[in-house]
Amino acid sequence: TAAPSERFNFARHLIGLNAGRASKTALIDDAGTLTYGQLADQVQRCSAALQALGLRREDRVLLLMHDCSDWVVSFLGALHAGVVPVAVNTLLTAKDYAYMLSDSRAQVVLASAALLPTLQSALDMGGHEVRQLVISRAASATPPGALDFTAWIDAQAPGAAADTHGDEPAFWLYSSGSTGAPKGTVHTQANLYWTAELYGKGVLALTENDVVFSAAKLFFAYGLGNAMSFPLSVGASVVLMAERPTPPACFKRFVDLKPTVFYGAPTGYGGMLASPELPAKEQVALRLCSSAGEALPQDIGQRWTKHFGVEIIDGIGSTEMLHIFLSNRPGNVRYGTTGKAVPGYEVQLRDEDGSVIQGHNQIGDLYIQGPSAALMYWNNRAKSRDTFQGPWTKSGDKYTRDPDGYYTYAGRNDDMLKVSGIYVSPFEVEATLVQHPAVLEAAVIGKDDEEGLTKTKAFVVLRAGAQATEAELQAFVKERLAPYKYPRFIEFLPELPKTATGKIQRFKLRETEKN
Ligand code: 3SK
Repeated sequence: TAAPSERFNFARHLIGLNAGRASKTALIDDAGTLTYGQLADQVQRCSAALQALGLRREDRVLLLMHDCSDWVVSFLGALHAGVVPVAVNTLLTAKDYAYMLSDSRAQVVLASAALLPTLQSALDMGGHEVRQLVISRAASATPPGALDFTAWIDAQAPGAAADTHGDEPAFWLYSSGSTGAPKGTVHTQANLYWTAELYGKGVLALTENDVVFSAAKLFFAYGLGNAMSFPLSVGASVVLMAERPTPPACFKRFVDLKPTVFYGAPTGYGGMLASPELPAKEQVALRLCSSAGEALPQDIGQRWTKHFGVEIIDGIGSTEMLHIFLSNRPGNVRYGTTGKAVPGYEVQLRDEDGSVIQGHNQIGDLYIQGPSAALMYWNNRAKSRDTFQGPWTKSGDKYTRDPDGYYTYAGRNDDMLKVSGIYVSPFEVEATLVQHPAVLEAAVIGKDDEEGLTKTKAFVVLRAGAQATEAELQAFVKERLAPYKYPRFIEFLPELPKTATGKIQRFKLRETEKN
């Protein structure tokens, strides 16, 4: 694959690539469609509108929006201007956003009207530099001082692209760890190009005839490639959906809009297969499906293929590498494994001493080398050094490799859990549970359900004489953390297993779950 030129602007690159497709549909969202010509026009107007607000190259803007064409226009408009979009998860709390606003020093927020109450609470917490709010899809008038997204970009003439360097900091995504605050992961303009070339074209073989639909939202690195950089790099059409990717919501798009490529996470595939509304093969136009976020259980892959006659290509990526670097290949899927390195990436397994494992079926730490690695974590030298080690990036996952070269997931090497494809820190959930007046101590672990998918389970010790129900504690966590972090199961114990020095032995709790 040819490297992009040294001066490289991903938005300008896409506009040039699709110049001959002005009347072809690029985006189909809940409100309507945008052609490639309209998309190019809106991106260039958004770029000019950001500059007209006084934003300069490398200034940050927070992008807090549900999936819709405004999200794509905002992200590419910022890239076009050399302004850095910080694309954030729409499921978080005001406290999370307050942290991200302060950490990123975002000057402007581009937000969905529906997310305004949470955003406003975050802004009220202070400690930020936000000087302008731009609201997308407001049903009524925008709040005083805020701008309406459509009117804001329509008021500008299309602007020229900033002559950015391919290695220039272009956008951030926040990555969460088991301890500490989320880390602003700084990516370049060229990283988007590389993931589209290596996985979007190289593995999925997307073409302009595809219509793609991703259950993973655009703010996830997985969704960003799936529903923006990959399809727009080949002139395909994209279905965008603001609502939660429930089985009925996905089925409606499958049947009405006939995507040819669908991307999801194993929990989503499992939920769809269990749904009585699962459409028949004849009602859909799928040619290929992709899965990431957590390891795809073999049974889910096999049942999906049996029903729809199409493969699920399971792979693993990371926010740090921007997209998938280890993957199965269409026509050569081994369910239960994550396949082999995506051409363009190299992977290694290392033992506890850091030596590269040459043999087979031995568990090791996964390291990746490839052109789409992030530059660093913002404001976090220690964690940047630990993760980005010269050309290699430490993934934090454990894997084995079989004699045929296929890699199989063997767990995380920190305490992080992946629930429905999203990272959850057990410590954060425990710290929230112990804020409940009835809770003395709590320990959270991952527990596999009957389909082999990880759910969170909390073991709780109540204070002497205190009472609380499972539902009450679940609601307590849901009110304080992003709702997906609440423990799906709670078991009350008289005490937690501990070491002589008082540390909770989570492994003992994990062992009791297995028996
Ligand atoms: O979870 C994954 O496997 C993944 C895939 C693509 C991009 C980002 C991530 C975290």
